[in-house]
Amino acid sequence: MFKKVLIANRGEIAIRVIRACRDLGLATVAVYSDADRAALHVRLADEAVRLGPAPSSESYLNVAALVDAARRTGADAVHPGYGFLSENAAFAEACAAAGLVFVGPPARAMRELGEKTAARRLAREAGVPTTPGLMQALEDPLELRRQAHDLGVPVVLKAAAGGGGKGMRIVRDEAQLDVLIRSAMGEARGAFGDASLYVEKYLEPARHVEVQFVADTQGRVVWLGERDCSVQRRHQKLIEETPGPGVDERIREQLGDAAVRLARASGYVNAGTAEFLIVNGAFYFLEVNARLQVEHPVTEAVTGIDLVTLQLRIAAGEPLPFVQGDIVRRGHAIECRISAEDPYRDFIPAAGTIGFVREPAGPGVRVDSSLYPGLRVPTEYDPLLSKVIAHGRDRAEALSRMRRALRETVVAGVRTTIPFHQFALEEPDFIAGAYDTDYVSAHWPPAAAALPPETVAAAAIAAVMSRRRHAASAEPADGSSWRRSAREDALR
Ligand code: MV4
Repeated sequence: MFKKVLIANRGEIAIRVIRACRDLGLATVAVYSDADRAALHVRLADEAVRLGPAPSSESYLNVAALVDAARRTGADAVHPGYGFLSENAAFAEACAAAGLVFVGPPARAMRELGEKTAARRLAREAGVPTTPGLMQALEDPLELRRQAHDLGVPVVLKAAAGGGGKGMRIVRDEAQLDVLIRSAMGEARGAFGDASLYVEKYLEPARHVEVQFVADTQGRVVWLGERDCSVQRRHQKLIEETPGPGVDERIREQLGDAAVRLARASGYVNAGTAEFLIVNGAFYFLEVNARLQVEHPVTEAVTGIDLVTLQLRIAAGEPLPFVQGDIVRRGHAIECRISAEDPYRDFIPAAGTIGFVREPAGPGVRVDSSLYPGLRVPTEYDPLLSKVIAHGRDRAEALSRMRRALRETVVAGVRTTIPFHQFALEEPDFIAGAYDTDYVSAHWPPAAAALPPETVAAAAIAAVMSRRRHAASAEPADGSSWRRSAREDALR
C-alpha cells in the first residue's frame, strides 16, 4: 500500500477520498484553486497545495501543476475523484510517467471506453445489446444527417468523445436536424476539443439504470448491483436509488453479467459503472463510466462495501476481498443531490454565500457534504454541495428516512434543489416507483397548489427581499425591470 495520496479534486468527493485514506492510515494531500482557498477539503487534508487561479483549466485540469504538487509533497498515488481529469487517459499516463499510481483504470481501457463508439463496438463484440445506431463517429454533418434520417426520428445526437449527456441533442422533428447537428458539434468541440458525433435511436420512455462493478489486477470482476438514475434534469442526476424499482431479478442478473463482460472485454481494473436503458423489459448498453460515480454511496449502503478504500486497495495491487457469491444486498438506499441550482428557474446555477447550515443525521442517514457556514459557492465548478443518502430495510423505510432527513436540512444563502426533492418524495408516481427518464419534465415545476405552503411562502419572501435589494440599488425608477411578483415566482 502507498503512504501518501494526492486527491486531484475538490468539494464533497475530495472529502470522501480523504476519509477513505484516513481509514487506511494514508496521509493526504489536497489541491485547491484560488476560489477554494477556504474550502473544507483543504482544511481536512494533512497538506494542501495551490494549483492556480479559479478556472478549472488553470487549476483542477492542470496536469503539470497536479503532477508537480504530487512530486513536491512526496505523494505516491493520485485519486482523481469524478469529473475533472478522472477519465483522462493522458493524465493517468502522466501520473505513471512521474512514478505515481493512478487510482483508476489503465489508460488503455480509459481511452477505449472514452471513445463512445469504440465502447459500443466493444459491447457488440462482447455480446451486450446496444441502443440501435452508429458504431462509428462522424465529423461530416451531411453524413450525420443521412444516418439520422435512415434511423428515423426520434434520434439522439451524442458527442463521440463525450458522455454523461454533454453535447447531447434529442431530435424529434427532422426539420431541426441540421441546426441540432451544428449546435451539438459546437458544444462537443468546445467541451472535448473534438466535434465528432454519433447518432442513436432515441428510446423513450426508458429507465436509466447503471451497474457498479469492481475489477482487480488479477483479472477478477464482481458486480455490486444497479442504480436507477432516471430522475435527471439538463442531464444532471437529481435522485438515484438501489435497487431499481423496475428491475426484476432476471434482468438484474443479465445486467450484472453484461457489466462483467464489458469490464473483461476492456481490460478494466478498479471501480467502474456500465450504463443501460431499460425499455419494455429489454436492456440496451449506453456507455461505461471509467471512474467512481457521485452516486456510489447508495451501493455502499446496501452492500456494506466501502468503494473508495476498495479502489485504493485495488490500485495497490490487492486482490478483491470477496467473490460474486459473497455479495449480499440488504434493503434499499436512495440519494438526493443538493446542488446550488434554482429549481424554480429550470435548475440554473445559483450563486451565494452559505449562511446557516443544518445537515441531517440519525438512523439510516448519511451525508457527504462540502458545506460550512460562510462558504462562498464558486460558480466555476459543478454546483453539487452535498448528498443525502437514506438507507432502510425496504424502499418505504428508505423514503421515509429521506423525508425526515430533508425536513431537518437547512441550507441558507443560496437556492438549492431541496424543494424538488421534497416534492418528489411526496409525489405519488415517485412513491410508487413509477418513473422514467421523462419524470422531471413531466412533473416539475408543479402547480403552486401542489407545493408545500412553506415553499410558496419562502419563494414569496425571497422575491420581496430581492426586489427590495434591487429597488435600493440600480433599478430604473419606473420599476420597468423589476422582477416578477412573489406569486408569479411561487408559480414558476
Ligand atoms: C439516451 C436516452 C434515450 N435514448 N440514449 C442521458 C445521459 C446519458 N449518459 C445517456 N442519457 C440518455 N441517453 C438513447 N439512445 C435517454 C437518456 C437519458 C435521459 C434523456 C432525457 C432526459 C432524461 C434522461 C435521464 C436519463 C437518461
